[in-house]
Amino acid sequence: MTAKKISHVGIAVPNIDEYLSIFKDTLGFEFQGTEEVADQKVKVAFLKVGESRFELLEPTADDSPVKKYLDKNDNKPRFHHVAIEVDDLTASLEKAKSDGLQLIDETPRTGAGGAQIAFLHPKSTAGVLTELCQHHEDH
Ligand code: CMX
Repeated sequence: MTAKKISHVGIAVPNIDEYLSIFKDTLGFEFQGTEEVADQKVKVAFLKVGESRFELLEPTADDSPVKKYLDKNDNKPRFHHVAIEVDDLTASLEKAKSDGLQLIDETPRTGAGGAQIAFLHPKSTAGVLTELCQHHEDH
């Protein structure tokens, strides 16, 4: 597996509008807009910082994984996941599996921004929910 960079850090928030200004106006991240990812039942705000991004994740349904995560913490915002850009997602998943890691997604699926993504279970990655992702070359 070749890990190229930290693609983004995901922060679970009950409401994007309430937390956007901290990152955009105070910390000076570049706000790149929002997108609803129906498959994941989240609305995502993209905030660029250097080569990486923060993503604020707001649940859009009661059965969203992000809603469950927030509910377990009294609906308070907190770190949710880290995403690592890899050069070959399918090969990376095979490597993770053969090394004994627990995959949440056995095969890549489409995530925010049209990237191919797959999650590894936090129980096998030191308690950190980890996303592997592969963007198009021009992203
Ligand atoms: N980070 C670290 N640990 C987490 C976690 C997270 N984000 N979410 C859950 N866990 C832990 C829980 O604390 C719990 O640990 P204990 O057993 O020690 O208490 C364990 O994982 C099971 O948690 P759960 O609340 O019972 O939740 P589920 O097993 O139903 O689901 C998970 C957990 C990670 C499998 C699920 O959230 C998932 O599939 N996540 C990947 C998809 C996702 O998060 N999508 C939203 C973002 C999409 C995007 O960025 O585009």
